[in-house]
Order: sequence, then structure tokens, then C-alpha cells
Amino acid sequence: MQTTATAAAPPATAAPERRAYYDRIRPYHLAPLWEALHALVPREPASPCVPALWRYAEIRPFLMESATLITAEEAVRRVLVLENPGMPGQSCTTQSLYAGLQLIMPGEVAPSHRHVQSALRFIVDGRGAYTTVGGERTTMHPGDFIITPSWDWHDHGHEALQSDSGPVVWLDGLDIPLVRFFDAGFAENDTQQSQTVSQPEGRSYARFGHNMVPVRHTHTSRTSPIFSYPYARSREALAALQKSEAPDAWQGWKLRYTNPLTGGAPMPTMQPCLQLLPQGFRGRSHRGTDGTVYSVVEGRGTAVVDGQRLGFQPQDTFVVPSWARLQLEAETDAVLFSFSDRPVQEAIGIHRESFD
Ligand code: 1HN
Repeated sequence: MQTTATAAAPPATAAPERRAYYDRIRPYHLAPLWEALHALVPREPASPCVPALWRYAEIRPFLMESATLITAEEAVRRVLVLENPGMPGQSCTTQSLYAGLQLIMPGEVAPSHRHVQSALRFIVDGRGAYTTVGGERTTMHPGDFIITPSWDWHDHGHEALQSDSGPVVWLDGLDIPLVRFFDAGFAENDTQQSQTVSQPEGRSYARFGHNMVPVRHTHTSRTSPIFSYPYARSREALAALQKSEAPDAWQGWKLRYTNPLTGGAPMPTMQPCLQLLPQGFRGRSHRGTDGTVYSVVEGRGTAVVDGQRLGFQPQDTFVVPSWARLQLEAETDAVLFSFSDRPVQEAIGIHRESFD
């Protein structure tokens, strides 16, 4: 994470005798705190992250073009990073989170590797690709939320079994900037391109995905034992809520995905959610210290972020910076997936939100 304070350079506005003093202490790697204090300890968050929207219809052609330039295998992961316009060149979408759109074509493999960074996938376009985590494969369908836990082997592929199968695109969310901040990143490549599949598909979901857990299961991982949360099930829950209760005035019907063993976030660093806004919804304004990335699944609407109107459609991605006021409006019933670093902020006791 970068800070906007640059304590090393004396400000041009400082009085000459102070500047001379700063110049004399700099060779000793000393800097005057009083010149940087306000920026270091702001009265409220002053994020370099800005609101931004990536229209899928506009960027899909660039993504498809990338497949003519490089294979998934050569790229290792063929991804276009959704770089925050306020932080160019830093491979981040918020200060703490990375998001990108990954493309896999029929017949391709993205080779097995593992890293300390946790990843989530949210399927945006196409079907028939798979990801393998810890020897279990899961087939991707639009709207599925899939987890790659920290330090688990994972590879992706697309077997092109059906004649109508085409490109598959998903949103990757990773805690890359957080791990970089801690200088705690490790990674390694597997000896095989694709892991040997050692578990039948759906085993994790059968064991943990039905409000039941195998007896004598002892959980040691920090990450949910379910690694694919199918859209059909999450959508069904929202549809039932729409019939049974009024929407929240700020967020519509909003559910967070959980680790069934703890009730907490499914992964230590990121909290994903799915929400439904009814047609005609004009949400009240709210804000939180967790900058959030949204992926639009269904419907059309507008995210008003600090007064800036971001009109969204299915498959678009947008980002709401920390402490920016967000108002959600829906022209049609709209479903939004989102994720933020909220579990980390809660773990260290600094998360704040406000519903005004
Ligand atoms: C990664 O391993 C994946 O496994 C996606 O699909 C995006 C971005 C940076 C570093 C590693 C993946 C990534 C990544």
C-alpha cells in the first residue's frame, strides 16, 4: 500500500531555515514527522482509489484479442488487470485488493501452481471451463463463486467437450496488495500442468454445502471447505427473500457468503456478497471503510458513488473506494456480486460503516 505522504522530500513551502535543516538530516535517513503528520493520520480516509466502471461490452473485444497474442499456458494466467485509474501501474483495484478478468479458451490449460495469496473467482461469461483445487475439479457456470485458498495447488482448463462451448471469462479477486504490504508472498509451480483429479466433482459441496458437516470432521484450514458456491443456489435464496420480506432500504436483499464451519467469511481476507435490488429501487446512501469491487450479474441500474453516476449492465465491473458514499438504483431487478477486505479490517478492529 502506498501512502500519499512523501516525508523524504522537504516541501517547497517550508521556511528556508527548516528546509536547510531537512536537507542536513536527510543523509542520516531522518525525516520530520510534522511535515507528514496530517497525511499520515488523516481525519478520515483519503484514498487514492477512485470510483471506476469497466463496461464488459467495451472490454470483451480486448480480452478476446489477447487470445490471439498469447496462450493461457504461456501467460500462466491470461488476465487483464482492472487497474484503478487513481493508482496506475500498481496492479490494484483498491489499495488492498486486486481484480482482473481471466480468459480461457476451449482446449486450453492454465498450469498448476500455488501461492500465499488467496483468490476468489466469479464467473462472468461462458461455461464449460473448470478449476481444480486440492485434487477436486469444479465446472464453472455463470454466477458461481469459487475459492482458491492460500497455498493450495490450482489449475484451470477448458475441455471443449460440447460443440457449442466458447471462451470462458471470470473475475479474479486476490489479496495481492495486502500480501505485498506484509512482504509475505511465496509461490511455486507444480511439476504437472494439471493436477491429478483424486476426488469426484461435488464432494466438498455434498460434505459441507447443505447445512450439515460430516461427523468427526476437524477443521484446520482458515478457508471454507466449500470451494464452489453455485449461482443457482444463491439466486434461489434471493428470490425467496424477495417474496417474503421488504428489501433493506440501503442494500436491497443482501447476503454474505459464509464458511459453514464458522459462520464467518469464507476466506480470511475477503468477504464476498450477493445482493438483489428490485426494479425501481432507489437505495439510501451508505459508506464503509472497505473499498469494494462489484460484478453485475443481472439487470440494469446505476451506482452513484460520491455523486458520480456509474450506469451498469450485466457483466460490468465497478469499484467503490473506501469511505465513498454509495447509492444503488435499479431500473430492472438487478443482482450484484461484490467483495471487499472487510474480514481483515474486522480482525484488527478498524472497520467502520455508516448508513445516513
Ligand atoms: C493467479 O494465480 C490467478 O490462479 C489469477 O487464476 C490471477 C494474479 C496475480 C498473481 C497470481 C489464478 C493472478 C494470479
